[in-house]
Amino acid sequence: MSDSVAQKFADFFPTLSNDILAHLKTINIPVDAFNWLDRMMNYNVPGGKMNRGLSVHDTYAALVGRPLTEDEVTKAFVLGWTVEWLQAFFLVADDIMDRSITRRGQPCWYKNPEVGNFAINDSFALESAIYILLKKYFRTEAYYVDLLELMLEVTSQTVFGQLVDLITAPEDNHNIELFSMERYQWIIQYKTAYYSFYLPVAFAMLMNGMSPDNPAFKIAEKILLEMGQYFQATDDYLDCYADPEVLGKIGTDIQDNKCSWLANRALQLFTPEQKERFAADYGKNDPEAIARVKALYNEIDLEAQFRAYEQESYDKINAMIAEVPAETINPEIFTIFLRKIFKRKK
Ligand code: DMA
Ligand code: MG
Ligand code: MG
Ligand code: MG
Repeated sequence: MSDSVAQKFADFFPTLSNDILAHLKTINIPVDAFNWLDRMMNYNVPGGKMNRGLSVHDTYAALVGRPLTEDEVTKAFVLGWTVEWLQAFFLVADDIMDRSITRRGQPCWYKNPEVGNFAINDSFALESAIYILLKKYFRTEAYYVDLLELMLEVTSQTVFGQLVDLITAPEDNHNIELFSMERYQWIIQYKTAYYSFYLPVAFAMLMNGMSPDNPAFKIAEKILLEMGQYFQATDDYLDCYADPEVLGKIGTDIQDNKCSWLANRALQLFTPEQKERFAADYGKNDPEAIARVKALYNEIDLEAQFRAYEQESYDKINAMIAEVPAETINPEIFTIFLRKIFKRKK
């Protein structure tokens, strides 16, 4: 969709953060807490690529196939921003758990000296804000409960995905024997694909008056989960190979012992001797060990392996899109999304 929509979407953020702040005024929150939350939301919610948030609008526009009314644009923007709030909630917590350093070109929120562990409660505050916004804008809509149920379900899916991501990478008991492509696929479907891909499209479908038992939801889910998996595999690739200046975050997957796309693909290709060297160095927070893992990846030309996977995945998703029965859903909603994420650099 056009850049001006992206700009309008970005410009809509203060309206919504002001809605949250207005709510805080009604409960007479002390002024220092008011200021804290104001700064915390500004620090963590905007500033991303906003692909997820914008896609509610873009999907809705493709579904109705005519120019949107002002009210429709507002509603699609609100739903889009609730996806961005959800993402901020997960990222603030994820950065603590992954011991990350930077995010979106600035220190991770918990890294600010005055924040630290308070970031845990801030992540809950970001989640709570979602329901203040949904109530304000959708309370009287027939599909309000469907929005709530979807948001709650996708939240729990992401939480379970994060759980398996974490326990597959225990801090003090490195065990790459737990890794497998099957377990990896499960992790990324749950921790990333549902909230990043299925949620915004399903929101647009609900807003378009489609009943949650409409078969189009299942058709969309299948394709969007595949796209979401490709998206997270790319995140794993970029964690190791992208320039942190471009990516806005410094990779930590190797030292965090993560069950990543790179680690799993490498384990399929390593000789027993390479696997032994890998097991000795993976998951160690030591620059030399990290460099040796990267050198091992180069020995098997893992970048070329990723490029091949990327093409395969792209072809597979396009084939799935080509099979969508035209009467169920406009397949353009998927190609819009795919175009934005294929071969991304950040
Ligand atoms: C991200 O996984 C998943 C969620 C739910 C935040 P990740 O830790 O690979 O993300 P990032 O690379 O952005 O820290
Ligand atoms: Mg992380
Ligand atoms: Mg993580
Ligand atoms: Mg990552």
